[in-house]
Amino acid sequence: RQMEIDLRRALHRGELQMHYQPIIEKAGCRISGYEALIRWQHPTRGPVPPMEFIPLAEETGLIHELGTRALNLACQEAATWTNGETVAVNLSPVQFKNSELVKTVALALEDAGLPAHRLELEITESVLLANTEGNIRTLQALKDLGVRISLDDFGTGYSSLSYLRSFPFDKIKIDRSFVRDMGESREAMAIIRAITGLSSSLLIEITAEGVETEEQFRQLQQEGCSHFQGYLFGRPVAAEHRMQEIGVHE
Ligand code: G
Ligand code: G
Ligand code: MN
Ligand code: NA
Repeated sequence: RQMEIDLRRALHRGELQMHYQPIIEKAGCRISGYEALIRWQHPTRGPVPPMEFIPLAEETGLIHELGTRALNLACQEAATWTNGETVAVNLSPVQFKNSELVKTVALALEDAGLPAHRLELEITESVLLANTEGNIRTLQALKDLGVRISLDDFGTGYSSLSYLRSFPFDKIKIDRSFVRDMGESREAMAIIRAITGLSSSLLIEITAEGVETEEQFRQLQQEGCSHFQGYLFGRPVAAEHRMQEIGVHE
């Protein structure tokens, strides 16, 4: 397929870029880190959304090369940040099929000279659905490197509280659909409350995603979220625009 040929070429011609979206820490409202989000600038079609090419990369196996590239770019970029900010990188469940994943992560950290604790890996519960035992061993091996593991998009899909028993996650990211609906939906608010309630007893940090308004920010703070991400604080931007973007918010 043409799209697959294009993606293959994109990998080799450097058409893939990482953008960075700030994550705000409650205490002092400082930027504690950034989520790295991949972007593809197609030479003729313009920007292609990840929702279109990530599934294609997963089907074709290109995700291994793409994922490694994303990881290396993000670690190298984060190594230039001077306030110890963390970088969060999304991992596809398909990447767990590669027995070299732990080695790839270790090498990315080493090549970039980035301390392991400054890397967060975001996974979704689908990683815990397939090959559960093997993937939990891999997650543990990643954690043993010193990286932090986040459970992304929490509350959607097949999410079950039992996943929180199967692995000691460092962070839960509340899916942005709950934040979007919390103003109008008692159910959304109740789910947010249940998640933040768990966090204090399980000692897991909570990031609220998709925070767009001051009102959402205020309420989520009240509910005990520790970290916040969303357009209110900054959109994902190219590395070279990162400082300007911060300047705009402050
Ligand atoms: O940035 P945006 O909202 O368009 O991202 C859409 C989706 O693509 C999100 O679910 C995000 O997790 C995923 N995504 C973005 N960058 C990467 C990446 O580098 N690797 C993987 N596997 N997924 C990514
Ligand atoms: O699935 P994941 O959480 O990895 O992807 C994050 C996605 O959320 C990215 O595509 C990013 O562009 C998007 N995003 C980040 N902040 C906001 C926000 O405040 N509002 C909306 N609608 N999307 C957001
Ligand atoms: Mn994510
Ligand atoms: Na998410």
